[in-house]
Amino acid sequence: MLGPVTKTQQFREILGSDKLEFIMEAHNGLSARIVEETGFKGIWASGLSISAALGVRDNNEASWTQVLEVCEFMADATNIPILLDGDTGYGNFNNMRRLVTKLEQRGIAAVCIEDKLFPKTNSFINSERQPLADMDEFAGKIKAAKDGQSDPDFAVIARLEAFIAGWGLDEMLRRAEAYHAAGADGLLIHSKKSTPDQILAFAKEWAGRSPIVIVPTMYYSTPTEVFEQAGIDLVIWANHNVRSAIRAMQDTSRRIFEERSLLNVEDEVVSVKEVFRLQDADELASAEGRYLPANDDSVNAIVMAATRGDELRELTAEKPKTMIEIHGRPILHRLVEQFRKERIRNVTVIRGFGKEHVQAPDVRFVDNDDFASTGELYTLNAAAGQLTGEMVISFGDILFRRYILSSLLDTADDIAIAVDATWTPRGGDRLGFQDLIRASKPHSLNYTTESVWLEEMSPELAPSDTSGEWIGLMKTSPKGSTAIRESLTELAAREDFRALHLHDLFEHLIARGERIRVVYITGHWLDVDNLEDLALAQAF
Ligand code: SPV
Ligand code: MG
Repeated sequence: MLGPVTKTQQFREILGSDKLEFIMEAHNGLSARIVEETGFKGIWASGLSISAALGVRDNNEASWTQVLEVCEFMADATNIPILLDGDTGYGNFNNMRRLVTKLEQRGIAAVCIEDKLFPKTNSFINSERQPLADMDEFAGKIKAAKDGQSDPDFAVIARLEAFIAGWGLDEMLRRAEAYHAAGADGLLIHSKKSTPDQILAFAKEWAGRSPIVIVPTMYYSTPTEVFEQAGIDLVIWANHNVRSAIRAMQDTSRRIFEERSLLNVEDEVVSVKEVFRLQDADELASAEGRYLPANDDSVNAIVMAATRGDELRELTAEKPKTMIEIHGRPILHRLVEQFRKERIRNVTVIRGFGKEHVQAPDVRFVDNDDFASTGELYTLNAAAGQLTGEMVISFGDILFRRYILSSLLDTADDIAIAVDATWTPRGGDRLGFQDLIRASKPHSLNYTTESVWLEEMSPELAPSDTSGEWIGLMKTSPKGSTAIRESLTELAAREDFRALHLHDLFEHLIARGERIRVVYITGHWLDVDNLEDLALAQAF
């Protein structure tokens, strides 16, 4: 059977579930998204937290349309239902039904209103002096809300404040009866006591006649099993995100103020990248790749994916290693996706072995059908026609962290290559597959603005001469692309061209006087040459 689809249906399911359910406070789009990805099935849009986050009091100082705006951001940011703390409904029955209409339009699943007077005060401030709403007037407000909703699944929760205002169980039950009869879909029973006895007494008398919702802010030490045994339906953890945010912001602000530096705070706060993730920045980057026209200043990419990857044995019996799946997605798809995030639009993939198995969305293919008897330069030359403008050239079997590509693209040099300074020699006959480099300066942890240049690239460099290993990723400016095209043309005239590798191209470029910038990295990449690499890639 299909699960609930609309948010209102999802909220109904929470309310009607036969086990105790929980929803968590949020006060803006960001906190709402965090609540959802934590695993909660629903969100409490708390009046206290929203007003606190807006820097005002929980006394209807924020207007109802301002609250509505916040709710809209929360609903847009999430796929789970939101129960709005609608205070008193911001006026009489007429304001209430208009509120319901507006909430439905903004994708809010339910509203809770309390039987106090507008403008309200938070239940935990001088509560005994707070007047209650007239019971019949409040019942009329509930009825107006129910009559006003257009989605039959929209829920209205009636919140009873009689315990808070110092009344007893009898008054609570009298009101509960009236609100239930008026059509309330559930009752929020509020208590400011540090023990749950008022709630438990009410639940016992009410005996499951309609769902009971509670907010255990003050009786927080009560074991959750007690609520379960009492037949409570829904617990609202009402304000703990805003309270934890306040503590974190106070600590961070104080520390930066006192230390006049970010150094010690950096590891205590989430990365900027985590902020981008919560904002779903990647989705925009890939949408830009799909929808923005490719213009002349966009970056092109060539992926060299002609080889089989013999050492991967039966895994590459038919398809080449670029199509090997890492966590369900081929390496090539991961590469293309990383390119898109850097606004690289035109991607050319050079196929060879198993070319009919090489697929990726929105890329152009060129082929080296002589892949079995030719080397890397011959493969690259197959895409010579695409070697123009600003370019990224990549092996088809590498995985790397995003910053590596973006730091290459950030260089202003005509040719730049990513070099791993933490290279280790590969044993035995696999040594020949490493593009080792000697640079003008070894990698240093000390900050320097001095550029490092490539002096030599060869699989045969002695370890004492080696500054690192080229990872198979480079970028070129339009001028650098032209230099590579010209080098390729010159090299293609050589008799041994079919056997040449990329290090021969670099040698040729250096001999022509091109300067090749080395961008050092320390790990955070791998190539998938054999089964051992594949195991590492799965953990990457
Ligand atoms: C809120 O979260 O704004 C509430 C619950 O209304 S309480 O603050 O506990 O009254
Ligand atoms: Mg409130």
